[in-house]
Amino acid sequence: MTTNKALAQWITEIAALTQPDHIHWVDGSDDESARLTDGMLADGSLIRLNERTHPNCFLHRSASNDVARVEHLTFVCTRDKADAGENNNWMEPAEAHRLLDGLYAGCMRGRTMYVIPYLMGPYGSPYSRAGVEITDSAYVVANMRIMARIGTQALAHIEAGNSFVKGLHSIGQLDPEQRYIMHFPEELLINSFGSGYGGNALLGKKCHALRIASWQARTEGWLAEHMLILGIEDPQGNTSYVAAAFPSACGKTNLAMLVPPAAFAGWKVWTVGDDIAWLHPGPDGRLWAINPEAGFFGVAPGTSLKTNPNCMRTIGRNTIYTNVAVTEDLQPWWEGIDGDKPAKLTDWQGRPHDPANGPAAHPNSRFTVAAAQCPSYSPQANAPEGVPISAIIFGGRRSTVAPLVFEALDWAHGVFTGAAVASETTAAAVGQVGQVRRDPMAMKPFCGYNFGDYWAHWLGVGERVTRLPKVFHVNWFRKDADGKFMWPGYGDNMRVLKWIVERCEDRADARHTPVGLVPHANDIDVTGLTLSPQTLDALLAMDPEIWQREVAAIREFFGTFGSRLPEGLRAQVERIERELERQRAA
Ligand code: GTP
Ligand code: SPV
Ligand code: MN
Repeated sequence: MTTNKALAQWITEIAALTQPDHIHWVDGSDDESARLTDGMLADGSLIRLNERTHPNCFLHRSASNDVARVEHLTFVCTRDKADAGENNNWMEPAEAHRLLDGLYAGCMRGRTMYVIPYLMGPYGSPYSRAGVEITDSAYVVANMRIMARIGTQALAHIEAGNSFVKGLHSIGQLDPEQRYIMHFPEELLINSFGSGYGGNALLGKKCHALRIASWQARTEGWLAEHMLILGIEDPQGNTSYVAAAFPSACGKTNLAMLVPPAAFAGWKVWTVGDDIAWLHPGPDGRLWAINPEAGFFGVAPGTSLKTNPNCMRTIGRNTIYTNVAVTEDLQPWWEGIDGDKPAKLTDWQGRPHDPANGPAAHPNSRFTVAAAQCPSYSPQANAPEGVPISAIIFGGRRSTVAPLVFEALDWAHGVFTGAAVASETTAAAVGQVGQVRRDPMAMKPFCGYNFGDYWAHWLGVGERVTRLPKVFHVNWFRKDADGKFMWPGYGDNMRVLKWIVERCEDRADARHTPVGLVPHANDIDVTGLTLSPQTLDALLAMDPEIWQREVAAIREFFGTFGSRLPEGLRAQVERIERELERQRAA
């Protein structure tokens, strides 16, 4: 129980509505965790993996219709529809409450209601924020325990008088027809029903740390972003920090844990966060970032000792796997993992694997693991003040158009570059995969308010922050005529990071184009890399005609935000159009 009256009253109210058999206040202890795990092993919601090869690792198979975020069922319920914006589904708050309260009525009969006090951000940080998630899923408790700081200490933070976000979650009947992820930013409230998966159900993550926090950040003058945070240590021992926003399943976890290629002796990448960054203007005029999360909920397919050795060394123990395949001796398996494909596999739905049924592991299968287990976990990851950000990187998954890397001309152009991000859709959300869509700042699914107001807020940060980070755009996913990736990616992305760090220190060259500053081929350190000069030229090409079409598409997209589109972005479109036309005519 709790001494916080508002919290106690809310719990009483929700218990009366949902009618659970038991109420369990989660304290976050090892004992409690062991008891919950035993319960899930007994009821089949967890399967113990090979204890010799993967100690304390478990598999969870979700319902086959509940395997990803559901953007079409995710709503932002503000009093004024225009505050949610074209970028969000909207429902009138009273109507949304009626609908959800109807679904919640009696939904926990025969179940236990878990109350999870949690803190997003390091203990003792002025930037950390509390929440309380009510859930009827023990699997959610087990995941929240890894992803956030939960239990007694978080409750003490709330009882000390700090505000908290309320999140009510029930798996309901796991019926996709009765599934809603609802946000009430004006009430600091989240209502989630009918899904047990990832961002739909672990409410501290996307619902709180992005949708609600982005709303709070706007009114309070900071930024809540879908960004990894990493430190780059050079051979002299200087570390610069960068934050990078790529859409879901577009490489954040991989970049955050990068191992530099052999030719980069003395360079080292430190992981601060892999998915979410909260950025605050600091007393020294720089932007300082904390990772509000404590764990990684990462994409399994494609992860191997070749692509992400630090990750493989992180997920060998104390890890919950969701929707991966398993070998005969109960080791987790997915497409892209090291070694030959075993002859016998059990697929993510528990059937003998038959390639006719699709991949053995679900393309959005995931691991949940404590960040502290990562060999590259930064010693600064829990610093209450965060880390100072030298560069912000935007990126997307584009088989064409976007070059390997370019730098924005200034902050306002950087905001344009982020707002213009487009990316091919992935399995992280339900829907068609591989469709190019605009995903501004990688926040299309996560911005809790009108994108027009959001971009105005970003432009405003440029007025208030005196030592602004430089802004860059990257694309690891360019393809050649045969559909093959042109850039090796993964560890070799270090070559691009190095140019970025050097640009921040005015030590590297670039050529000016209307779209941004692009490295010359010899500005990228390709020591030890086999890449033809033609391929590198193609990766760094900026074709004015292709970009004229791209900017026309950006202009049209911006147009959908009407009068909420800030003048500063309209001016960027016009400048680039003018300069591209001049370049084409020359
Ligand atoms: P979310 O957790 O959904 O936000 O995803 P994320 O942005 O953290 O993406 P992640 O690093 O998990 O990568 C997603 C997929 O892209 C995986 O299958 C990776 O193997 C693949 N990937 C990551 N980086 C690269 C890269 O540099 N090149 C190529 N070709 N693929 C990459
Ligand atoms: C994403 O989709 O961007 C994720 C996974 O990081 S989830 O937690 O499901 O949102
Ligand atoms: Mn993500």
